[in-house]
Amino acid sequence: MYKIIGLLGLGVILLLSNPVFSEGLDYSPTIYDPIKVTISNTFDDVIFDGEWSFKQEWKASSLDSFRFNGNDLILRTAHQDDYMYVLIDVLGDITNDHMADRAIVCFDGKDTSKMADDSDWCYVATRGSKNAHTLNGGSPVHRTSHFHIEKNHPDLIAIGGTSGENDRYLRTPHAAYEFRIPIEQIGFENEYGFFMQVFDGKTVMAYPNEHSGKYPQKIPSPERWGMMISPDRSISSEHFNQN
Ligand SMILES: [Ca+2]
Ligand SMILES: [Ca+2]
Repeated sequence: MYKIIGLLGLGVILLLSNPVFSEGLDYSPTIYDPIKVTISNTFDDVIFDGEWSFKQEWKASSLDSFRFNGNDLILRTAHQDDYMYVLIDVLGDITNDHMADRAIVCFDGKDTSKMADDSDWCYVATRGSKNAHTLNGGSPVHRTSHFHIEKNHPDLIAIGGTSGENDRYLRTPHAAYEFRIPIEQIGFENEYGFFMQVFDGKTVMAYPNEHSGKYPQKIPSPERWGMMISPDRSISSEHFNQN
């Protein structure tokens, strides 16, 4: 009897753990894979122009690939000195949707809260624009997922553009977003809550991918974000070495 209940229980767990999405999008990897950020030393050479500017530009960074509706999205992440670096290479976005192509990355460096608090930071890059936007949690407004617009850190870069000629993955012109985020704003931690939201016109691709779908999509509660970790715990030690 117990055996049967056990098998039934296992079946239910397998059903629950097998991600099934009503939109019929196929997703990979599994939703809870943490992003493992690499320590790098080549990032003084990066040109922030919203594209893969030269062949080696983002080579020394972590690689995570996702698949949305048959199209690939490449996420490259690294940290060096006081900055976190993020490239989102949206290979599947070959349509230039003015102001509707954009990307958001969010970091939660402290204890995770149900409602976004002042330790939660999001950065917005828009395709074809150098104007970065910073969002900080702690707002009482539910409609904005408890984020409000904050003045940009002077060292912040978030830029969207069109990548192609020198792109490591695809020469067909497509959307790409480059970020340089001052770690002092998000905190020198070896583990962050991490969320990525990429808009291609009316399609939203996200990490974790359960937040993907049709526009609009809100920024989910930080409890439902994924994770970024520094496997060698070099973010906190970098900071320690500098002080
Ligand atoms: Ca570039
Ligand atoms: Ca587009």
